[in-house]
Amino acid sequence: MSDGRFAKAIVRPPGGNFAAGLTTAGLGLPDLGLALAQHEAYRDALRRCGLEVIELPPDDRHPDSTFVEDAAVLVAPGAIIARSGAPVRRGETADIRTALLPYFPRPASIHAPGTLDGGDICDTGGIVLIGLSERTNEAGARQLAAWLEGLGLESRSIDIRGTSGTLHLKSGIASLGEGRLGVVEALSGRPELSGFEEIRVSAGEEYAANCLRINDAFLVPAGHPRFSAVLRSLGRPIIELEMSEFQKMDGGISCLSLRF
Ligand code: CIR
Repeated sequence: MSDGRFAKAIVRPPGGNFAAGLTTAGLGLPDLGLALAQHEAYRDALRRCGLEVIELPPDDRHPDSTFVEDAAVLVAPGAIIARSGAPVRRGETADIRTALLPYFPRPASIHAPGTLDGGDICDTGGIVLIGLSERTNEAGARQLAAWLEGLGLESRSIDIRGTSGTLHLKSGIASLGEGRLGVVEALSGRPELSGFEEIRVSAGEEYAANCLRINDAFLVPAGHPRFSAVLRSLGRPIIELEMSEFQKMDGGISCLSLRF
């Protein structure tokens, strides 16, 4: 289990057709040049946190392929290749599988009728939370839970369908380490989160719930001063990142990397 400690990250800059990806945000079309600059700053931040960054070339066939997190679930003892609940995204996994093979030589896979997006999986370092969402169905969640159990890892499912503004579980929950979760109001107090210390993300700052604990630091989207202050009060450095162009495509900080 990671508990926020990582050595490497796989990333993939957005391709030329990034603006053709899936989105519900209603924030307008992304600017590719700005997205590329924001992605470069993201890669730099990962390096500042001590990670080796493995950069795949842009994939112009798949507009959402920069959101590499959705294509796989990585836990310390293994990897499982996802099967997106968005059929147009399923072709993204082939390259991710190839990129993972040197580190995870025998990745498992989610199979039909299961669907699962990596963004629905929150590894807390003790218990893996599995979001049931518009992208991850019961069959996918069951397959993942069984695979985790085989690795000796505990999991809990949490149904987020009908939670507005929450595409994936990690749109509304982040593992902050040491048993703490950043949680938006809409998911706060859920019985599945018992045993965790919930740190509430203020109303109006929900986008910042998708933040990342990486080694000793937090990566958080810029422009959310109250949640940044809360994270700072936990005594670790924070790195604020401009994410506007990814937010337009429903993506957040965690979505842009696969960490291990
Ligand atoms: C999608 O709708 O699939 C992409 N436009 C955004 C995916 C964001 N990924 C994530 O939250 N893990």
